[in-house]
Amino acid sequence: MPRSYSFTHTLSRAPAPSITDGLRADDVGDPEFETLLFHHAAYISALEEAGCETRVLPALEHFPDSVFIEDAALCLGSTAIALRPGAPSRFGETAALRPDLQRIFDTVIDLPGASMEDGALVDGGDILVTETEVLVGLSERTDQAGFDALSEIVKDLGYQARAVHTPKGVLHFKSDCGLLDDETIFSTQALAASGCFETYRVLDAPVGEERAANLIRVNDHVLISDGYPRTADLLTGAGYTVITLPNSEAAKVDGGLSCMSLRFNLDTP
Ligand code: CIR
Repeated sequence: MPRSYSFTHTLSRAPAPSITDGLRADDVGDPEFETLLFHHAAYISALEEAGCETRVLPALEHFPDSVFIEDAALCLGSTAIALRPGAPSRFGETAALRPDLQRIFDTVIDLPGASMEDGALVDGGDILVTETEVLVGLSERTDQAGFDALSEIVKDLGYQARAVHTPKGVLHFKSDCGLLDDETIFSTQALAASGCFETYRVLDAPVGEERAANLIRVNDHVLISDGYPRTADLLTGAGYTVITLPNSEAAKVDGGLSCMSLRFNLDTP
């Protein structure tokens, strides 16, 4: 099974009631906490159905966006890289997560300068790991210094990093794309038009269903948000085994499916 979507374990964090203070580009109302809890539980069950052993860390009330755990770390095999999320209100999430990473992973590497006031910035939501490379979208949250630092780290782990651009007005690179298999990316047409996926086969998100692009491949399953019937049909027709999940509440604070877990394979180095 390819290393880019073969996972034995996941790590998530329970949502906190303070999610109502979560960052968002447009205010469409606060997430409804009880409903978010229900959606989060369904998400964890789907990861289990896809064959992962799941772990959910306690909520962190001081960090409203900490349920979006993907932004604080990158996991490659049994190594975790502690990142530095680009939003000031989220800087402390890495330090809160680090002891848990240390308990789980053989090796934890810090992004150099992560503890410095003006250190390099990388949000995990800007990183797409494919079978051949680590794509890093430069964005409002991920800067060139962050890319340079991460690139050195992943090179030592046997991965090649490539800097790409996150379209303007899009929060994260992976808001607009997701890996489907070793050669296929599901992408919005706007992102694919930037040319960043020229060496891949691209399946276009149907027009009007761009927000479905943040999907995740986990072992033999593809997890997608509900409310995107043409995407579900397209993927099922292309032979993927799709699990559809409710995500309306996280979406109110710009959260997609990828951001609510770290996915990793502890059976690989
Ligand atoms: C934020 O703006 O940081 C959160 N409200 C949403 C983060 C979503 N993370 C992700 O897509 N990786």
